[in-house]
Amino acid sequence: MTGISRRQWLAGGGALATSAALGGCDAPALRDLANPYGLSNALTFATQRWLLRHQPLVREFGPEAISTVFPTINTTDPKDEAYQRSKTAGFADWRLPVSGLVARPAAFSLAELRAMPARTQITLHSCEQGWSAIAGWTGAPLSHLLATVGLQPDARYIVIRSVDGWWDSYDLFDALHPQTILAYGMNGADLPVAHGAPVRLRVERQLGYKSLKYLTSIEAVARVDGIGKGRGSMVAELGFAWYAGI
Ligand SMILES: Nc1nc2c(c(=O)[nH]1)N[C@H]1C(S)=C(S)[C@@H](COP(=O)(O)O)O[C@H]1N2
Ligand SMILES: [Mo]
Repeated sequence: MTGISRRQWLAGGGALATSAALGGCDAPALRDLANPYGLSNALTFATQRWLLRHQPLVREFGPEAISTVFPTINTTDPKDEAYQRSKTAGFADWRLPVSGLVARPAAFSLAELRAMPARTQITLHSCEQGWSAIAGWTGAPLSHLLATVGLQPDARYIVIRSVDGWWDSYDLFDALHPQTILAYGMNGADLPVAHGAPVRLRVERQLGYKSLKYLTSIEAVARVDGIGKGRGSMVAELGFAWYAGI
């Protein structure tokens, strides 16, 4: 694990989880208690945080567990013209802007992400559509990137967008989690286009849909209820839970 010990993580994560569960009245999962959808979302969110309070890291496997077939799903080659041009150029012009409530907004190239401390993790991906598979992912911890730009004290959520219009938001418990990485490698090779090249997110304790592919921007915000329909993510606007958890 880079930079932070398990004990430090437990202490910090526990505090964050408690504040998210008890104090986060502006979290989409914890608002809207008046309607049944809002109540069930709040309960799954709170239940997941409670169940995981002693188990902050997901299991990591050995190389022998890697699945021979890892499905590709939904977007597998974004139609976006700029993306296609960038793909042809080997993503040399790709940049990941990081903005919002940060001290030093910046845009990172693939080479700059690769130069950051890297983490490799072999994990089980579970898709809400009923399949799971194991792969090894290599990338820069999102926590490192956020430390580089300097989160401001009022930043509470990280909003991440993708080239195909998918977007999601993450509380700091997930954003700063040691297994949350900006992955540019899969099973020892460059991340394939079908799996989200040049860079995808891996948020290992959440269902597959929170591991966004084809990242285009990262933004630190104080609240997410003003974004889109205020549900916290694109899939939440389609009826899934903002935080389903696994
Ligand atoms: N931008 C973007 N991210 C995405 C998706 C997508 O279609 N577009 N699909 C999600 C879903 S539901 C899953 S299960 C995984 C699938 O990743 P894979 O194609 O590498 O298996 O990516 C997630 N992230
Ligand atoms: Mo999924």
